[in-house]
Amino acid sequence: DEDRDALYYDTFPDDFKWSSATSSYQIEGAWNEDGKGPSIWDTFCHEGGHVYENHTGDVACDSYHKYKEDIALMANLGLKNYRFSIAWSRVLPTGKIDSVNEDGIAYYNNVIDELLDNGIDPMVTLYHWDLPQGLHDDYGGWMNESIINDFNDYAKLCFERFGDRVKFWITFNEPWIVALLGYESGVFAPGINEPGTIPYVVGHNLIKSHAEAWHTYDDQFRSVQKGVIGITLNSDWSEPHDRKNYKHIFASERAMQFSLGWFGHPIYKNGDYPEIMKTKIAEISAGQGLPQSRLPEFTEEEKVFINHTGDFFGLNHYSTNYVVNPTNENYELPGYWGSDVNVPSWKEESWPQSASSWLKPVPWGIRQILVWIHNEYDGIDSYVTENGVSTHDVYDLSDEERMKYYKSYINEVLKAIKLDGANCKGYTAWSLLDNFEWAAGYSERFGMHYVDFSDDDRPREVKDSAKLYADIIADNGFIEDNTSRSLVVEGS
Ligand code: PNW
Repeated sequence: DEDRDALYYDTFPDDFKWSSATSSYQIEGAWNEDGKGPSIWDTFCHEGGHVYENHTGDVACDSYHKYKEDIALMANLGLKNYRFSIAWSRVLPTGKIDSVNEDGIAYYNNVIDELLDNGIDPMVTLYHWDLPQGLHDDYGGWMNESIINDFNDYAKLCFERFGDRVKFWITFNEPWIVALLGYESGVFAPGINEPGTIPYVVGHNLIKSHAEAWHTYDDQFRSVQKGVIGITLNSDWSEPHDRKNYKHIFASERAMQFSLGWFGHPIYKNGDYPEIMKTKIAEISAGQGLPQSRLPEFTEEEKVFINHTGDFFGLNHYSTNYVVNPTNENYELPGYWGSDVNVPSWKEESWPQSASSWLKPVPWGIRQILVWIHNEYDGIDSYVTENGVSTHDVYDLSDEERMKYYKSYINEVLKAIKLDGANCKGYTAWSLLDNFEWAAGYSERFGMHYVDFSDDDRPREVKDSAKLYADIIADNGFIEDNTSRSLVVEGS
């Protein structure tokens, strides 16, 4: 649809937060240096057989040693913010509060101070998937509710040590991925393949851990430190294949509630799971001959405790699917994907393909999902905490696909704000650097800077997409007569 895709010229609100993101395991390396304990991703990679060509994050981008260089790249982009994560087992090697590693604390203090010296405000994620191995070994990590207390101790330590300078906290990155890829399909660490109940138990413990940490901040730190704390959820947009068919609208709503709603509904809406998840999983569980629903329940007290424990909504978004209604429920394979979501979905052949199988650019989808969040969660402040695209593992600094992706997606964010009234307050490009792309190892590159992983020194080089992003930031949006600069991308 040509009209829908037309570039819209306007600028973002003055205080719009331009950011870029990375995560600890994907960039730091130094996996066992200066007292760091092992995480489930160290174990998963070292075990072999899980990651493309058995790549590991042992060295990754070596940002543990090269953070000053990275921050210089950010300054060149004109970033106002930088989103990174803390490796729990670098500050608490066993995961437990009695194991504080001062060298690990010093590393993050250095990063934070260097950022502030460059006029860049940190956005800190407490958990981006690298659980201390000790907690998995002791009691099964996220599968056990003992984790709630340990996560709260860790969060409190971070507020105490870093909260004088960090004013933007994200408890979890993508609990949906943690629960499903870690515990249902097992393609991510800890590699558990138990569809049915366990992923929902993991989700339950993630939500309770989030709420506990939010209350700790709210009760003990907010009045002095004056920051905000929320969570980052991920989802594709589910577009009804035919918007005039009410069944397709239901299908879209079911898909959105099973993805964003699973975590968003308890935290931002009413303390409990979406009705559609509760009724469908109960009905399907009964059909599977189970005595009770595979989805756990919150007590009334827990619902009150969880409700409204997010100061903002963090969104990671990459792609879109068309959806239609299911013809009937399916009881064959108990599990989120096996039986519960049950919304047929696909990506169009004609949409371009990135280097990641699951990622096809559909720029108008980000506008739809931002509006959905705005309407569903009562106009809450939202931040795009990740958005970006992968290219193949080739040396290429003129990354036109990525330029096109950023330009068109950022323009759709602008439309969501200016034309639809969505309260979106910031945009974060994934990623600052090419890095360790989880099970895909180094075979997929998401960076605005090229990293040579075959060189011990891990040299960085600027790609054209970085120049484009710097221009958009400098203009605070899209200015019509800037025709001579990188904003002009062929064919967009
Ligand atoms: C996010 N999927 O993960 C993560 O937050 C980043 O660490 C990661 O590098 C980035 O997106 C790119 O993959 C996802 O399969 C991983 O749909 C997989 C999916 C989505 C997001």
